[in-house]
Amino acid sequence: MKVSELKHGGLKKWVEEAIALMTPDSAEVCDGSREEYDAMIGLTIESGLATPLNPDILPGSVLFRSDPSDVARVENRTYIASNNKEDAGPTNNWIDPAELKKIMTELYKGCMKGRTMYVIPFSMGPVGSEIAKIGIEITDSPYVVANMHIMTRVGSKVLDVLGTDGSYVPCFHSVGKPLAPREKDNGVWPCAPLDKKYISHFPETREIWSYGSGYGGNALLGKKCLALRIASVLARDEGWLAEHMLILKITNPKGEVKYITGAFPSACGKTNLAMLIPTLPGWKVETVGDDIAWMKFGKDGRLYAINPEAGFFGVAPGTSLESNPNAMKTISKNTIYTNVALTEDKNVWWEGIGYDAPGKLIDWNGNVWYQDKNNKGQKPAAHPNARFTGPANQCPAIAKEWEDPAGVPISAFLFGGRRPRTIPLVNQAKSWAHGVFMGSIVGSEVTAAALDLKEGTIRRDPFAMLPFCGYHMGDYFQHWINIGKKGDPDKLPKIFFVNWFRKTESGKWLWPGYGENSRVLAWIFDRCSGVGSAVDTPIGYLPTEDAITPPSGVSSEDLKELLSVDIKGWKAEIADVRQNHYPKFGDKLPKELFAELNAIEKRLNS
Ligand code: GTP
Ligand code: SPV
Ligand code: MN
Repeated sequence: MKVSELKHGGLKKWVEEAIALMTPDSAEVCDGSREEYDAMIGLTIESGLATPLNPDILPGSVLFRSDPSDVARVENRTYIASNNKEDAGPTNNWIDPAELKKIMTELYKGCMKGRTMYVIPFSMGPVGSEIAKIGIEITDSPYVVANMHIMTRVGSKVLDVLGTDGSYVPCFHSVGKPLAPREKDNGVWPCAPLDKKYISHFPETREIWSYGSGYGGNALLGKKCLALRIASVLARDEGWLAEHMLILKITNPKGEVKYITGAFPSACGKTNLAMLIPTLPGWKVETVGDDIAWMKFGKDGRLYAINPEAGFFGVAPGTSLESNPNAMKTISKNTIYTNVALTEDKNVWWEGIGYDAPGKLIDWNGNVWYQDKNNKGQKPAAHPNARFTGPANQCPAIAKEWEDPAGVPISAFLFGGRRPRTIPLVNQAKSWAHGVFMGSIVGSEVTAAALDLKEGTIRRDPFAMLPFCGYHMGDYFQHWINIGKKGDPDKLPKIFFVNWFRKTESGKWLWPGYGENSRVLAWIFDRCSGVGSAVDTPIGYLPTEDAITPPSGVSSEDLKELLSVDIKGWKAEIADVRQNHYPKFGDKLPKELFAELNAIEKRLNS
C-alpha cells in the first residue's frame, strides 16, 4: 500500500514528515502478508545480509550475521527522555527530550538515502482486543520488517482497527547507514557506530526514536521499547502491570490448571521455563508467553495476563533437544537465525546445541571455524547472545489460551536470577509487601544480553526490569505496593523467589535445572492450593525436606543445601541492600519496603 492511501490523517501526515526528513528513495506501508515476508527475506538475500538455510533441514529459514558493535541491547545508549530528569530516576539514562530530539533529528536527516522506508502497523496483543496497543514503526530495515512479522501482528488489519483517528505509539527506526548512489550493503550489516546509536523513549508523548542499531530489542520496537518501557508508564497511570515475565500454564496430575508468571533478567531462563517439559510424571506445562506479560484486574478481582507478542526472540546457545525440545521444534522452520554458526550443509550450530560441531563451520563473524575441544579459550562459533526469531504458533507446547484477549488468571509470580550462592532454590514470600521487597532486591550475574556490561558480575536488577522500566524505579516499587492494596489478598498471586543457578565450590551446577524445575513448580502449585508443606524461616517459607524429591544426580545433602537459609550470606545481602541498593531511590523508596528490610534484618539477627 502507498503512503498516499493511508486513511488516518494524523498518521499520513506523520509519515510524510518522516519521508521529508529521512529522504528514502521510496516508501511503502506493510500489509503483513506472507508474500511481503518472502519479499523482505528475498531483499536481504540479494544484498548479501541473509544466507538461506537448507530447505530440507530448516524450511523457510535464514541466517543473518550482524556487526560486532550490534549484537545485543546497548543499555548505555538507551534513554528515558522524560520532561523532568527526576521522573527517569537513578537507574535510567536521561537527556532532555528537546535536546535529544535535536540531536536525533540531525542524525535522521537523509538517513534513509538509497533505501526504502517501510511503515509497519503492528499490534501488541490480539488485533482489536481491548488490551492491545497499536504501534507504527517506520524503518529502513527489511530485516526488521521480517522480524516484526513474526514477533507482532502486522498489517492492514491493524490499520482497520486504527480507523481514521485511532491512537498509536509512533516509532522511528533507522539503521543509520544511508547508501550513496549505486552503493549496496554487499553483505555488510548496516548500522551506525556505538556512539551514534540511540534507543530513545519519550514517556510523556509516548514516542520511540531508535537510531543506529538493527539488532533485537534496539530495533524491534514493539518488544522492549513499546511493550515494556512505554507500556510500564501507561500501566502506572492506568493501574495495571507491564512486566518482563514469561507466562506458563501448568496442569497437575488431577487435571487442575493454574497459570504462573515469572520475571528473570535477560538470558536467565524465561523461555526455557515457559516451554519446560516436566520430569515429574503426570504434570504438564504449556506456554502462553516467554518474555512479556501485561496484567489487569478482571471483574472477579483476579489478575489476568496476556502475552502481547506473537513470536519468540530467544537465546540460541544452550538450546538443545535435551534442554528445550519445544523451542527446537518451534524453530525447525520459518525461523530467522542471527549470529549462530553455519555448517557446510547450510544447517545451524551453536554452543550447547547438544552435539559436536559437524566439521567446518562459518562462525558468527563470517570466518572459517573448527571446533577445538583442547583449546579452552577458543572463541565461540555462535555469539553468546545469538538468537532465533520463531513464530509462537509453531511451538508444540503453546497453550490454547495464548491468544485469548481476556488473558489467563495468575496464581503465582516468580522472581529470580543467576545466583551461584546464598539464594535458595525456592522461597515463598510471607505477604505481598514481602514479595515486592524480594522483587525489588533481585540480583543476578550479568549475561551477554547487553553489550556494554561486564559479564558474570552480580548486579541488582529489580523485578528483572532494570533496563526496561520507563520511569523512576522507586515509583515503580510504589506502583507494585499500590496494586497489592487495590487487590483482595486472597485473590492476588502468591509471590515466590527461585534460583536454578546455584553452584558448588568447584563451579558445578548444584541443581540440574530445565525439566527438573517442574519439581519446584509442583511445590509452588500446591502452595497456591493451600497444601504443600513449608517451614517458616527468616527469609520466607521454604519447602520442608520431604516436599521436593531430589532428581537423579542431586544428593539429599545437595538438596538440603539448596533449601537451607544461609544466615551469613543473607546478612551480607541485606547489608548490601541497605548500604548500596535502596539509598539510590531516596525518598521515592516506599516506606513498606523499608519496613520489610528492617523486619528481615531483625528476623536474621534473632
Ligand atoms: P531473554 O530472552 O534474554 O529475556 O532470556 P530468557 O530469560 O528467556 O533466558 P533463556 O530461557 O533463553 O535462557 C538463557 C540461558 O540460560 C540459555 O543458555 C539456557 O540454556 C540457560 N538456562 C535456562 N534455564 C536454565 C536452568 O534451569 N538451568 C541452567 N543451568 N541454565 C538454564
Ligand atoms: C532481553 O534482552 O531481555 C531480550 C532480548 O529479550 S532483546 O529483545 O534484545 O531485548
Ligand atoms: Mn527478555
